[in-house]
Amino acid sequence: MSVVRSNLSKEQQKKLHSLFGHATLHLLYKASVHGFTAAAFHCRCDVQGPTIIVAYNNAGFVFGAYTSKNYSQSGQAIHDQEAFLYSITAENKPLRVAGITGQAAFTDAATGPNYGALVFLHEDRPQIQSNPGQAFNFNAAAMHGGNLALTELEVYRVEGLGDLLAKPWRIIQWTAERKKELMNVIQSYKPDINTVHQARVLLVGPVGAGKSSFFNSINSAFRGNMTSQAIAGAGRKSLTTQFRTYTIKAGKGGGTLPLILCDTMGLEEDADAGLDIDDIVNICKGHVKDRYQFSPSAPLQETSPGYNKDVTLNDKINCVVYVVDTCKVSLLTPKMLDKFAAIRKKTNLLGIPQLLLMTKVDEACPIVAEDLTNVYRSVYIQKMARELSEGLGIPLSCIIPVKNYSDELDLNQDTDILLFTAVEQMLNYSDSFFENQDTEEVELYRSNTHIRPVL
Ligand SMILES: Nc1nc2c(ncn2[C@@H]2O[C@H](COP(=O)(O)OP(=O)(O)OP(=O)(O)O)[C@@H](O)[C@H]2O)c(=O)[nH]1
Ligand SMILES: [Mg+2]
Repeated sequence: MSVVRSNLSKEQQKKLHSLFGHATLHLLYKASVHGFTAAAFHCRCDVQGPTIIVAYNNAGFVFGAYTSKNYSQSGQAIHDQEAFLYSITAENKPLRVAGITGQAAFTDAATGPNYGALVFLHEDRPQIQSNPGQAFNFNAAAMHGGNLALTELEVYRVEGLGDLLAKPWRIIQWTAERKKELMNVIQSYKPDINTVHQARVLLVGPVGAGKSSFFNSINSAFRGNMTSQAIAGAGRKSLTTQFRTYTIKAGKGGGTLPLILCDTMGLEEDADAGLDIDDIVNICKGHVKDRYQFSPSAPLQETSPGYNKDVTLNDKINCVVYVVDTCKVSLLTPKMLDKFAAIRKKTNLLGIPQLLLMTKVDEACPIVAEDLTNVYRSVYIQKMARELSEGLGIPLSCIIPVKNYSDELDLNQDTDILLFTAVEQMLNYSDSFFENQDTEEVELYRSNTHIRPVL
């Protein structure tokens, strides 16, 4: 018996995986082999648990539908909050479309899979019916390029979404006491050099990775309510276009924390797009003033008004934090990895310690979304951390998963603990920077009497 093989290329598989995190795909049905009919589909795909439909058309679109529910020809309208429609093309980022709130995801009839907006195997033929707005809303051109004829249709069983490690790979105490302890450590931090008043941490990462949201989240967690001082949101181009140095207050009207978070424009893979590497070097050396407007085609010059000539140790970056979206780890292109490598090389030369934040762990793994305390038990999150460690040449010990506040109205203790753990590490790494400074220069400033808080 010949083996039925998937039509998905390696690149398409990666994009598909980025839509729902840790999962293996098991091919159940291939229309060109088993028949482009509803009966052939149901014969192989009924009662299989979570499945994903992968449809191919001549315009080069690969698109379909995921459901966590069974097909069983019950005739019922099936509600499934996890269901989504998607489209992946060679050029664009994957498109993921969630259902319209309150509407059923699909009709579980004896027809081809019917998601309202997309009906597959329509009239038992290699074609779809497209009705955007019915249960799902999308732009038809972006979903399938307006090409309704299918060249292939595959259905995969999605397995292994719920894998948990027997033991977490890092131990975190998820208690109110721990949260308080972390807050105290951060608030009482004092650099080991008398003239330096705070740690200055630089956030660098691809467009939309969650750099601005990280500052907003730390600010909110310390303020005790949601804040959105830094503009955050989704777009193809970076929403942050200015260099910003943010201070944080310990509670409303409280004192300023000994931490400055520096937010930057997103990195893009092309040479003349996004944050420029020369600008990163100038920021690290303390030459870039707050509110400097980034210009990808023309990095900051010494003669520009945004250039700070009189630099002290207070202006220099003490820790560089790379921010990467956990859902997009497998989509990091060789060009983007090269850019990271070039930045790391420059940062190493400046003697600045580096950390990596893996954001959006909630979007990347459903069991983490359900309960954030699973973050170090999720097989998928650990796998992504290892992949990043290898791809970027950063030790696993320097990689910290976090969840930023994105759509919630209330603070959450577990979210705060994970965020504060990341900040604690940034302060520890900043200490390493101060210890690396030229001893002769720094001895002049180093306090003999100051005692560091015990961490
Ligand atoms: N679910 C979830 N969403 C997040 C998280 N972090 C950020 N987001 C969302 O991701 C989107 C992009 O976040 P930003 O903070 O604007 O990302 P950025 O890195 O500052 O992006 P640019 O400034 O455009 O380069 C926003 O819609 C955030 O709400 C997270 O941990 N979980
Ligand atoms: Mg931003």
